[in-house]
Amino acid sequence: MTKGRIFSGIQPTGIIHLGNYVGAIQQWVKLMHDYDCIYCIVDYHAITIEYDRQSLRDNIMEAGVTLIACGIDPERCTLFVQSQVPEHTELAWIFNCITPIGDLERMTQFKEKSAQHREHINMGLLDYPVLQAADILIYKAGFVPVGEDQVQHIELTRRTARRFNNRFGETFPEPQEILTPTSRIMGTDGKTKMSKSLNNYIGILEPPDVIWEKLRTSVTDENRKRRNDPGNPDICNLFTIHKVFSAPEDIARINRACRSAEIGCIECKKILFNNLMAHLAPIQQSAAKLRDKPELVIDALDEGARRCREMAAQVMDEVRIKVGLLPCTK
Ligand code: AQP
Repeated sequence: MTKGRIFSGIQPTGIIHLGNYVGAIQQWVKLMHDYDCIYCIVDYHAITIEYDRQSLRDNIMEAGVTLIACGIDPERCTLFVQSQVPEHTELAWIFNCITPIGDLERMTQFKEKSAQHREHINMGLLDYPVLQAADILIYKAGFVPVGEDQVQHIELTRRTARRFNNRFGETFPEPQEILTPTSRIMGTDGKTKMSKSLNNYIGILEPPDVIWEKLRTSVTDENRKRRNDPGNPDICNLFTIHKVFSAPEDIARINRACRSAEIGCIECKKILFNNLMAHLAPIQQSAAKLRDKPELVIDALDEGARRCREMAAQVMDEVRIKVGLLPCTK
């Protein structure tokens, strides 16, 4: 008996980073044991910004490799690629017809992304949360593990479910977000959310020397100008990461020693690097093995898509009838 159905997704827009890992994937792995989990590589979302076709294909495969290497077990959950289940976009169209444009224009992610990609503000970017609502509701999922940045979109998903149910009769649940204890990791600049599309990320499969270089140059507490100035871990992004990857004794010691200037940032970063790599090394090894056997990943994704198509087709039939369309003749 599971505690309910979960849906969550990740965009294949680049290298999966510590923010994705801490804010989402670690939680996905834990939840897999208690819930009926559906995890998706959301490639249709990834094409809402400018992209290169070959890189997209590589990123989709690499997302599959990374997720499985992180512990997403296709035998215990369903892992698939969004574009391989056409019902997602079909349901999104129905939702488009009940979603006020104003709701979408207000979304923080739309405002941020349209500022970032001024030359490429397309309908897909505006419509992103509607497709996300369809991703979740096509499986009638009750829970969505996400980082803090996605909470506004889950609220819109609930509103969409409510609007649909009020107009066409009870059909969809109103899903709840499940936030990770550390639901926001800042980038190496210490100022903006760690993002694949910004040059501020630490990729979990990057070579150790690259990870070290990124950590070494990461912004910490900016008020700490000299080695002997006391620091404030409460405003240091790296301390947030320590809290995830370091042992309680290390965390307590760093907290104390940083405030009293007993320890400098470089020493603190070295401890973090060692603890982080102890955690990431086995994941990096599994990923290397999977890259040598891509057929394992492809088979898992194919099987996931097959299962999802079955579930999604049933819900789409129900939706078609409820909104006044003809059912699909088989
Ligand atoms: N910095 C972060 N801290 C905590 N959680 C994060 N997530 C992303 N960045 C952080 C969570 O990771 C999951 C998958 O994210 P996504 O790839 O679907 O989209 P995103 O949030 O837009 O991630 P990026 O890296 O910022 O991608 P780009 O740059 O392509 O837009 C989500 O649950 C998200 O909350």
